[in-house]
Amino acid sequence: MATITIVDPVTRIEGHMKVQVTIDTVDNVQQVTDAQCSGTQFRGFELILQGRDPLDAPYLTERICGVCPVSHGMASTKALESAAGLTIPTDARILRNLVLGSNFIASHILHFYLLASLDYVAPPPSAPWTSCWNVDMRDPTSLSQIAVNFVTAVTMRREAQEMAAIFGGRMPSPPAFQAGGFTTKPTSSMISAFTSYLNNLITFINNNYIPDVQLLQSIYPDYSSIGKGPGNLLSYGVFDLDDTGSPDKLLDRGYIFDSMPGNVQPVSIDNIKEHVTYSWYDDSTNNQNPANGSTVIVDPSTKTNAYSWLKAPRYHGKPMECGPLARMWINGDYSNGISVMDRHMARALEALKIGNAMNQWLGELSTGGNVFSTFNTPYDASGAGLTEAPRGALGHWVSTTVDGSSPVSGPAIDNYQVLTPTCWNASPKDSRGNRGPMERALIGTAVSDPEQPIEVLRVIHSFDPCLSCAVHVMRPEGKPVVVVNAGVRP
Ligand code: NFE
Repeated sequence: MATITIVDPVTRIEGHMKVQVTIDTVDNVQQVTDAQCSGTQFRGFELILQGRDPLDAPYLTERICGVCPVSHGMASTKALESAAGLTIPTDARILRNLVLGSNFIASHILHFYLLASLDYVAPPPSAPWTSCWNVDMRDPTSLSQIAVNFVTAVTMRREAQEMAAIFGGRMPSPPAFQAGGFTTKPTSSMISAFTSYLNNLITFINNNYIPDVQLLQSIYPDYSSIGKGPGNLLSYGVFDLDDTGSPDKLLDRGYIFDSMPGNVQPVSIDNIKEHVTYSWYDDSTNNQNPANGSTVIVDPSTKTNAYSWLKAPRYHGKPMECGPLARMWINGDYSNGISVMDRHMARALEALKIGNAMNQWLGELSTGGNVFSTFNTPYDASGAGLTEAPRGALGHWVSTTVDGSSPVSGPAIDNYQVLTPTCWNASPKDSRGNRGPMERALIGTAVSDPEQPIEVLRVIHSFDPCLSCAVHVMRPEGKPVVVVNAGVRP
């Protein structure tokens, strides 16, 4: 007899996500045999942006999410600059990298301690930690070090955000990202304050974050072979290292099929197609490349086979995992494996790599240099802004109007599409019926107790999903549901 368990919403992620797993006994092991990941809210920023001044796009899209607004500012300005054929001054590139790097460090620390560690470390038996599931929590004495560092991590995460705000203007939604460059000119006192924050954070990553992940890995070694997923990895690359049209990057662009380290292939964005067979979008929009994409929603009650507001992006028709593990594999920095623990380890090591690179970039920054190139919004132009957010590959696609007939004086946004990392990772099935990466990672996961499926949450949390980025706007009549056992199927 198979049990269907629904967790809705999945907590300790950003935004709202529902997971439905079928749990059955196969070869004497009770395990997940089917999985559906659902984004339960509609985002709609693509529709909000139509007809607006393109220069508004970075400011509006930074509001897609408070956790990764810098990445949206980066993707949006890059999309506009690619439409205009513009490159930005060196200091603007470095300042953008420094603010984005700060956001990566803040996000990675936030994820490990506040969102993931409580799956493994038993909390104190008092409010607000009680009541909690009575599940497999190992070696509380050794792991108490993570609980102690949890408190410091809250401060470290805040300080990383304060560091971003030095050049970015504020966090979240830093206003300094503008098409054409950056609005802040650094002073020596800003550089010195930034350096001081950064050195503290690098010390925390070296002395606490990385050792804590290693400790977790040693106490939960089975999670180094749980939650693999499709084994296909994608990175658009991030942190431009020069000012050419095709810059070198700290973390390279590329993709890998079938877990083949060393076999990194170049990315052609024409090979990205978004499927909507199992999503609440009109079937006429199936299989579109985001450059020509559209956002045509349907009433969920009229498309009963669909189960998500996320589309299902595929590369060459395949589901792709993105995020720190994908970036570190593609860059040749990590190839230990693809699993729950490998995602945590790659994330921590990436935080250190980025922090060290930021120290070097601070030394390359001049005070009083040029940070802006004049940006003239082009008519009838299109562009793509590809970057990486902490959770993985992020792309914005923009096209502008042909003439000035729109209410905006000058070119307006004709079409805008956003494809977020969580849309790649938490996507539903595609038109061939192939599951998305998180769904694939869940299949075969052994579950001790279908009513307290901690193993399922550990797999999901390892991807660090953010459904706020992927979708927004909830139906007012929607009912909040906590954790239910959805019954027994014969
Ligand atoms: Ni809301 Fe985001 C990141 C983006 S995830 S956090 O990282 O883009 O889809």
